[in-house]
Amino acid sequence: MNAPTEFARAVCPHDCPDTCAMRVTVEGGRAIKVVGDPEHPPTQGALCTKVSRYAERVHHPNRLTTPMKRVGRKGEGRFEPISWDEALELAAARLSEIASRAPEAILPYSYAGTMGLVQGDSIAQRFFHKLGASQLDRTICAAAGAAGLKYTYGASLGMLTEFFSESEVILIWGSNPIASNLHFWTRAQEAKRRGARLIAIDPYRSLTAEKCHQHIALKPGTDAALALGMMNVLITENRLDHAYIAAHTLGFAELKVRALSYSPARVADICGIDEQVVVDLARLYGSTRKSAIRMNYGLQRVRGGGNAVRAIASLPSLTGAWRERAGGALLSSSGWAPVDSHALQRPDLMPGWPTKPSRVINMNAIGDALLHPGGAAFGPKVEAMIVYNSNPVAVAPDSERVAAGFAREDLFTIVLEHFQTDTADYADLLLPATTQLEHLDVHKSYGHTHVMVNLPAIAAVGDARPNTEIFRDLARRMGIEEPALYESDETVAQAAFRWQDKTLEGVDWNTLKQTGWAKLNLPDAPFAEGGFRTPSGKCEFYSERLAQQGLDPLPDYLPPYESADGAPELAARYPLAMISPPARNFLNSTFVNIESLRSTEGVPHLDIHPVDARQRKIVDGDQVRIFNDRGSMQARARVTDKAREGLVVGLSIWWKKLAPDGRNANQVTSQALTDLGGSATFYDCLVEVERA
Ligand SMILES: Nc1nc2c(c(=O)[nH]1)N[C@H]1C(S)=C(S)[C@@H](COP(=O)(O)OP(=O)(O)OC[C@H]3O[C@@H](n4cnc5c(=O)[nH]c(N)nc54)[C@H](O)[C@@H]3O)O[C@H]1N2
Ligand SMILES: Nc1nc2c(c(=O)[nH]1)N[C@H]1C(S)=C(S)[C@@H](COP(=O)(O)OP(=O)(O)OC[C@H]3O[C@@H](n4cnc5c(=O)[nH]c(N)nc54)[C@H](O)[C@@H]3O)O[C@H]1N2
Ligand code: SF4
Ligand SMILES: [Mo]
Repeated sequence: MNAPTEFARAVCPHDCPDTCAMRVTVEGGRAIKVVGDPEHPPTQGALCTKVSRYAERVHHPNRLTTPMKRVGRKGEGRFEPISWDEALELAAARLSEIASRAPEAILPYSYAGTMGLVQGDSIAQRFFHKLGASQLDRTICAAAGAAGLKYTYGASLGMLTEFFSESEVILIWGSNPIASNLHFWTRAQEAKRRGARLIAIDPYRSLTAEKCHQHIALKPGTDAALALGMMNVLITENRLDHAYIAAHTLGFAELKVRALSYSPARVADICGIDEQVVVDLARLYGSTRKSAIRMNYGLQRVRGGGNAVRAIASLPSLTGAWRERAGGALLSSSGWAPVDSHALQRPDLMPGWPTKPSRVINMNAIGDALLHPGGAAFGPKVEAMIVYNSNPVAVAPDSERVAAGFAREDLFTIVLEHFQTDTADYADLLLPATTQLEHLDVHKSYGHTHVMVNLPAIAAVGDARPNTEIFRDLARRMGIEEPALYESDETVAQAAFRWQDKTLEGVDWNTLKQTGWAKLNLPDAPFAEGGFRTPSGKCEFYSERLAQQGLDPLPDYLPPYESADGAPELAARYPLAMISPPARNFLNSTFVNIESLRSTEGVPHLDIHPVDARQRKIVDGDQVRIFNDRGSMQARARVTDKAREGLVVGLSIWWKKLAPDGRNANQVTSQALTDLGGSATFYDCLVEVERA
């Protein structure tokens, strides 16, 4: 007989701006159904297709349920089960030995497999800080955009997502919300029904661009030029809010000079679009204060990504759109939540804190870092990697080098995972971690402004343990005496937020646990009266902080590293720009191993324009080889004008071992970093394509 049915409150843990509230149906100790919470305003009862399948993922037959030790070659993926006791002993012995000699030879590698503040970076960070391990600069996704916002608004702040439904013009800029920000798309649809115009700015006719009134297919990496061209028109046609500019911005005179050098004709040439498109876009944008810009991270994965975000983020301050709650811009709302990262991560546990913090390694250059022999400038060679919440062998750029690094026989690698991913295949020790339905967590969101609690719905599957528990176990086995490493998940969760902050008025840990979420107390139009978090308190077109670093204090267009403008010789050899944005049914590399979702995506595809295909004698359905000096991969060609001429698009991120040729798009992407923030440049990549 079945045990009675129960419901539990949970939060979608994935790296997605929507941070949905979920209700989990549990029967006989198993999660049987996961649905969107109808009462949570941002979720409105709907989850995306991927996470509607969450129960399938949690109880998947391939879930890792016991610790395992490598028996085959690195990368081969052959393991044998061992006990937790044996696993912890092996790990502790090796890590203690390295830590006693060269703690910075130990490197954590993690990202946002879970966005939870507890299972993300709390006990784990405290553990690595206490050891004196190298620090990882977590820049694979959003760092350029975050820096752009920091130097312009002072933090990752923006419009409140609910008011996009009242906007009259919406620019969907470097963003594909039907795939990656579904609940924003619902708001945009509401606005559309009320008469708003929707414009997609994207080199690719994405699912979203297809459904907008207009699609501006600019060349990748040229967004800053387009924004400066819009400014040029706004200024020359005097479509400005002079009072807002005078009261709440800094550096208009300097910005004006810069913008005047970007005539619509010059911009049209840089972006590969018509001059009239630039002029019309600026006029439409300036025609109402209820103009809203939904940027997303797709536009900042190029050399000039930080500057592009600065240029676009400046637009609403020129027209005074911020005066309306339905006007302004949003890239990330994560800065609104009063998260206490110091309390969570305790950087003060580092032996050299604060004057000599441990070495920092940029995660985007992990390939080079692993292959580096060490030395004066670099410091000790990396001898141990502990990977959690990430799948670097599939997702990190310049994958040939990443895989070569992971294959080093003298590298000791521990991977904490739900599944045997491409990265797990290289582990010396593979440790089973719990999923969101099995552990406690708290969340902020980068797409809405609620804080949320996830309570465990079911017991751990098999012998899986939460990340936090695994790091506590390791610390204990290594004999580390530091109380902060042994705090319970609930204690850590309570430390995650600054409860005294006025945005959390009337909310405490116990009420939050009861209600599951709380909306932050914020004004509807956050910058109507200025109040930016920059040093000047204004929207900084001109940034003194950038000037002091010897950087351009004003936003500018920087040609992509890999483009005809940026590298003509390279472009002659590799004439096609390749981007590899997310596939709708995957979440980065998560869910690629879920059969029902992978079968919807089919096989790796490459969208290529008919003109480019014809020149290469490629017909629809051909197997093609995509290559450059870094590597190659294969895909099935889809000949379509969804990709503009000169652009090829390979929706991602495939598990290599689940692709027919055992490779993915990161075979060709580069380790070069963005202008600001040290972000990855996944969409700054030239290739050639031929029939396989
Ligand atoms: N279904 C699904 N949802 C996801 C993810 C996923 O993998 N799958 N990933 C999650 C994560 S980690 C993130 S960061 C976000 C990513 O989602 P977004 O922030 O929306 O970013 P991308 O999907 O990388 O790119 C969005 C669009 O930008 C376009 N683009 C590429 N280069 C340029 C450019 O130079 N300029 C302009 N204007 N547009 C460009 C792409 O063609 C794409 O259609 O989504 C999250 N949500
Ligand atoms: N070519 C190309 N490459 C890209 C991108 C692109 O657009 N194109 N996008 C980039 C972007 S924006 C991002 S954010 C990165 C994302 O890269 P990653 O952050 O590595 O994201 P995922 O591939 O989803 O891998 C997350 C892993 O964490 C595991 N995980 C989830 N929850 C837990 C947990 O609680 N404990 C443990 N131990 N593990 C857990 C999951 O099983 C999964 O294997 O990829 C980047 N790479
Ligand atoms: S991935 Fe995004 S849209 Fe899907 S359930 Fe999670 S938060 Fe919601
Ligand atoms: Mo991301």
